[in-house]
Order: sequence, then C-alpha cells, then structure tokens
Amino acid sequence: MYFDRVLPAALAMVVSLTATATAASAHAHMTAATPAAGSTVTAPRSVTLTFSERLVPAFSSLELSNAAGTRSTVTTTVSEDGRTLIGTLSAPLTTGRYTVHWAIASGDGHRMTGNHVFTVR
Ligand SMILES: [Cu+2]
Repeated sequence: MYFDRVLPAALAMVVSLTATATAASAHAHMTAATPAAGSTVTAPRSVTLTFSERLVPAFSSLELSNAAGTRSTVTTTVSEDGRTLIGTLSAPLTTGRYTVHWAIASGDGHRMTGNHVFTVR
C-alpha cells in the first residue's frame, strides 16, 4: 500500500526533473465523467472522473459545491487501475445545480485542474 502511493510520486518527480524537455506528448486528459457535464441526474451517490493516464492519488481529488457555494462532503479515492477518481458522497445530492472541481496529477508529473456543472432533479 505504501509503495502504491510513494513510488508513482517518486517516479513522477524523477521524470519531471530529468525529462522536462522531452516529456510533452502524453498528458492526461479526461475521457469520461459521471454525472457528465451538462447532464441532469437523480440523487447521485458518487461522482467519477476517468482520465487517459494513471493518477497520482496523493495529488488527485475532487470537490463538489452547490449554486450557493456550499461544499458537499466527499470522500475521494482512486480506482485499482489508477485512472478513475471516485468521489463518494456521504448523502445523496438534493435538487439543484452542482459544480465538480477537480485537481489531478498524472504519472508524468503534470498537474491539471478543471470543473464542470451538472443538475440534480
Ligand atoms: Cu504531461
């Protein structure tokens, strides 16, 4: 368990220190989101974001806020294959508009952030 977190982080650091001039080709990008951007869903219990590259769990998380800016309590984990960020909600979301704010680091050491909005009816 320890090496699952530390080794990718250490590798990412080595890559970013030694190969900044050449490591520009395989940045992570998001390939799927549930709920999807712009979608309307009913009482979701989790938010999942899948990326094209493995994530570094220690530097990857998401937050959820409603239209008033109030944050939901979310427990963030990364899937076994390292590519999906899973935000589990302590309670189903009530009706309204929500913004997902995410921040990730991929195995090549690059950090990315983004956000998207979905609606709960
Ligand atoms: Cu990159």
